[in-house]
Amino acid sequence: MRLDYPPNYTERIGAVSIHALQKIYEIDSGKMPKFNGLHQHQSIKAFGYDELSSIFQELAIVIPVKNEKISLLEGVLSGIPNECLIIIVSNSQRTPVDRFAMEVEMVRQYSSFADKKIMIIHQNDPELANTFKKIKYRSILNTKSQVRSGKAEGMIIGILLAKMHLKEYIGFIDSDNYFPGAVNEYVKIFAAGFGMATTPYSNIRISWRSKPKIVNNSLQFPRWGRISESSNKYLNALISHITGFEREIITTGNAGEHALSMSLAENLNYSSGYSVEPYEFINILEKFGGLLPSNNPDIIEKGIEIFQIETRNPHFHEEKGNDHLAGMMQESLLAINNSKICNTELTREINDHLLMLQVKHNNDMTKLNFKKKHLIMDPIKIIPIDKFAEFVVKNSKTFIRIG
Ligand SMILES: Nc1nc2c(ncn2[C@@H]2O[C@H](COP(=O)(O)OP(=O)(O)O)[C@@H](O)[C@H]2O)c(=O)[nH]1
Ligand SMILES: [Mg+2]
Repeated sequence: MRLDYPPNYTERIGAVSIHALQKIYEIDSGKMPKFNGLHQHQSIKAFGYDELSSIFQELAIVIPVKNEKISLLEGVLSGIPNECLIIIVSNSQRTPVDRFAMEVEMVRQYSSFADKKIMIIHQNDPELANTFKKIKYRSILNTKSQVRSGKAEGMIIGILLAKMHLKEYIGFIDSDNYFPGAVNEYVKIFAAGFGMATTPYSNIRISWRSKPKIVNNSLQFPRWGRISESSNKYLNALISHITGFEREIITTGNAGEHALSMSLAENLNYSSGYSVEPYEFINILEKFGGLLPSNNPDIIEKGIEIFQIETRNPHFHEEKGNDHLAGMMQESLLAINNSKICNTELTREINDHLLMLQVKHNNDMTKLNFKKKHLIMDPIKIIPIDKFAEFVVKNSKTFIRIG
C-alpha cells in the first residue's frame, strides 16, 4: 500500500494528534525491496506485503452482525487477509428462525475451504451476561441483567475476545458490506495506519471515497451520507472552537470501519448503540485533549495519534431506511452534545437540529425520544481478562472457535 506520508497537516489538541486525510496511491505497492534509503519518497510511504503481514498477525477484525444476509457476511469474511483473527459478535435472532445458527453453519462451511481462524459468539448468550455480572462489568448490562442490544455492546465483546487472544490491534468492519474488495482495502489501511503510528495509542479511521446510490435510475457517487455530513460538521465546529482556527480536519465522524490499538481501546469509554463512532473522537478528546483533568500520565506522555485514510473503493452497504437513519443521527448528535467539552453555542445548534429531527419524525415518537438516555460504558481495562476468558470458554454455549 502506498499513501501520503507524513499527513498534510496535523491538529494538536493536548496529547492528541489528529492527522488530516491521507490519500492512497496504490492499494498494493508490490513486494518491497529491502530498505536501501532510495525507495521511500519524501511525501509518500509504501508498505510491502511482508510489513503489512506482520501487522495482520497482531490484528483481530471484529465483525458486529445483526440479522444481515448470510451471503453478505460470507463476502466480508472472504475479504479479510488470512493472517488476521476474525471475531464475529452476533446479535441476530434466535427464534422463530435461528439466524445465529445459520451464521455458525455458514462459518463452518466457509472454513472448510478457507484456512482462517474465526470465532463467533452471541451477544445475548446468558452465560456471557453472567460472566459480566461475576466480573462486575455492569455498564454493558440492561435493567434485566442481560447484555444490552447495540453495536457498541457487540464491539466491546469483540475487543475482550481479541484481548484474551493477546492481539495488539483491533479493527471493526460492518457485516453488511457488499464489496469484499473494499473490506480487503480497509484491513490494509488499518495495518498501514498502525505501521505509521509513532505511539502505542492509535486510532485509524476510514473515510470512504464515495457511497454510491441509485437516484432516478442512474448510479451516483456522493461523498457523504447524511449522518457523516452532520457529525463531521459538529465535530469540526467543536475542534475549531477549541483551537480557535476554523478547519475541516474531521472527515470520519461516523466511519463504521475503524481500528484501535489495544492499549488505547482498553482505556476508552464506549457510548452505547450507534453513537460509538463519533463518541470515540469525543472520548479521546475528553480524556487526553487537556480540556478536562486526566489520570493517564503514560498515555499523555506518549500521545495519541488519529489517522484518517481515504479508500479507493466505494462503500456500498445495506440500506436500512429513514427511521434507522434518524435514530442513528439522534444518537450521534446526543453523543457530541452531552459531552462536557461541548460548548454552549454548539449545544444550542445541536439542540435545534435534534428538535428539527423530532418534528420531522413526529409520528414516530417512541423511536425518537428527545429524552433518550445516552449510555456510556466503562473502559474494559477494569476487567480481569484471565477470569473473563476462563468463564467464557467454560460456560458460554455460543462461543465457537474454528480453525
Ligand atoms: N453485534 C451487534 N451488531 C449489530 C447490532 N446492531 C447492528 N449491528 C451490526 O452493526 C453493523 C452496522 O450496523 P448498520 O445497521 O448497518 O448501521 P450503519 O451501517 O451505520 O447504517 C452491521 O454489521 C450490523 O449488522 C447489535 O445490536 N449487535
Ligand atoms: Mg450498514
